[in-house]
Amino acid sequence: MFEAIPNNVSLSDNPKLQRALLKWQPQFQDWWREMGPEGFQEDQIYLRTAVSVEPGGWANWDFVKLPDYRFGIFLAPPRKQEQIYFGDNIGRKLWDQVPGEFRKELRRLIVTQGDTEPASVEQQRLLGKTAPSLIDLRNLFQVNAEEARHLWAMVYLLHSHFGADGRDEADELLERRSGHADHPRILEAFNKPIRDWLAFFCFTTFTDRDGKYQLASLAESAFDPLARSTNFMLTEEAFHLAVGEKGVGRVLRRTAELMREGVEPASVGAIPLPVIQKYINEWSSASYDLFGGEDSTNAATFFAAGLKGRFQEGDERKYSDHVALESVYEAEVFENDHWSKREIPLRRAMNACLLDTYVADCRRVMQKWNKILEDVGIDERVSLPSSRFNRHVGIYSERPYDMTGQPTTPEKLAQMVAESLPTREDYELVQRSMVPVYQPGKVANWIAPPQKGVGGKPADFEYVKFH
Ligand code: BYC
Repeated sequence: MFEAIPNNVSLSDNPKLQRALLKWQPQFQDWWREMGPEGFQEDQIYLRTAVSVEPGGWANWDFVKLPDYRFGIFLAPPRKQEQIYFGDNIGRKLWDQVPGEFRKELRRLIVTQGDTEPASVEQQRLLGKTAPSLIDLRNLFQVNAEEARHLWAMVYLLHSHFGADGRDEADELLERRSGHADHPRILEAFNKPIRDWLAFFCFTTFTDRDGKYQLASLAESAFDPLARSTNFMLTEEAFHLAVGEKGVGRVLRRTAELMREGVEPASVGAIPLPVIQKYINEWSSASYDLFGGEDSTNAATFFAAGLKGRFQEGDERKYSDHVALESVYEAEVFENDHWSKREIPLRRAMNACLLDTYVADCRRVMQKWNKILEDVGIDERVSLPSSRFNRHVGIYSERPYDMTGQPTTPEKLAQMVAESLPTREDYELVQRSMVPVYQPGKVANWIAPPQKGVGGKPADFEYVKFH
């Protein structure tokens, strides 16, 4: 069996770990069959599979059936640093093993990260039935298979470093279910339904992007196996973000082209621009909460211990102070009828720092999307809601803020939420556009064709061979 799992963690030399994984594997296979992509189990999909960590040669591209996908376990090559480079333990050797005093925190971080991976697969499991093209269908399955591999990456850490309770946690990762009333996934955005492909593209733009920043901060960890696992996961994650960004871009292009021709998009089964904006509002604001509170003692503990760094903490050009005990983060909050600057000790503000980096990245994406609208020749633009809008976690959940980040009343916020997030009618309208298109090179009417193919193949390649 272990020859069948591509890995660079010497699995075959570790009988104890083998036994643990052997016990877990059938449960995983059951889960992948039941909660992974529905249908398409007998079809041949042109997929990328991670087979090593060599830059340039890490992935193998071939036709594979979903049940036969090979979920490998890989650690990225060692970092250039051999010592911890932030927090209270600067200068000590990076940890190969879990230090007893941080065991609970590390397990919690790994479990939370691991929980999102199967959750996203569950959220997306029905989308294959309405794929707008073959290339989109294979992209969906690529994302699903790689998120499932990321579950393996976290389960490997739980099994190899956390003993019996790690094994229990690994089991529970397969027991919770996205959106389940009694056993939901841990973080809220992973319990929201992804009803259609516009939601999928927004999710991969905004929620996978949270994944990128969380993984990047764990890739700085003093616990070296976690850092190296997440570092390699980022290699795959880049493609998922591109699927989202390009996907929404293609929807915007199609809608804008129709608007330029004076055609009402909904009249030909395409998606009106205001509805696209509402989806952007929904998934960006849901993803802001994933960063946790702006003022967080957990975040301070994670940073102090060296468990979780800032984005690119190890880059000397980015940060001169890796202790972060002297500085404060100033958050603008509206309280007692006026704006004031709340000073948060920097360590406690690490979630806010990561969210700021994320928001800047989302703004860059918006500029690219607006360039598409500009190039097509329409005047309308899409925008990113303020990271204070519609928050349920953190200092901006203490009182209502509107889409632009200005204070508002609970009544006005409720009205704005009703107007700026998709309604049932909006979901139904988008649902009506979701007709499957499975002929090579053809795309559904609500989305522009992709500009190029993937995996070295042209856009009209037969990416899925139906049985
Ligand atoms: N929902 O101190 P606080 C991805 C809890 S996505 C529910 O403010 P903290 C992917 C929190 O647990 C990336 N609960 O925040 C994307 C805490 O509970 P306790 C996933 C929440 O702890 C797409 C309390 O509230 N990875 O990879 O500093 C497809 C106070 O929390 C939420 C990670 O998240 C929430 N939104 O930060 C596939 C990295 N926010 O302790 C995959 C690992 C907070 O009072 N996780 N809470 O019981 C973490 O680093 C941190 O747990 C969080 C929260 C950033 C999530």
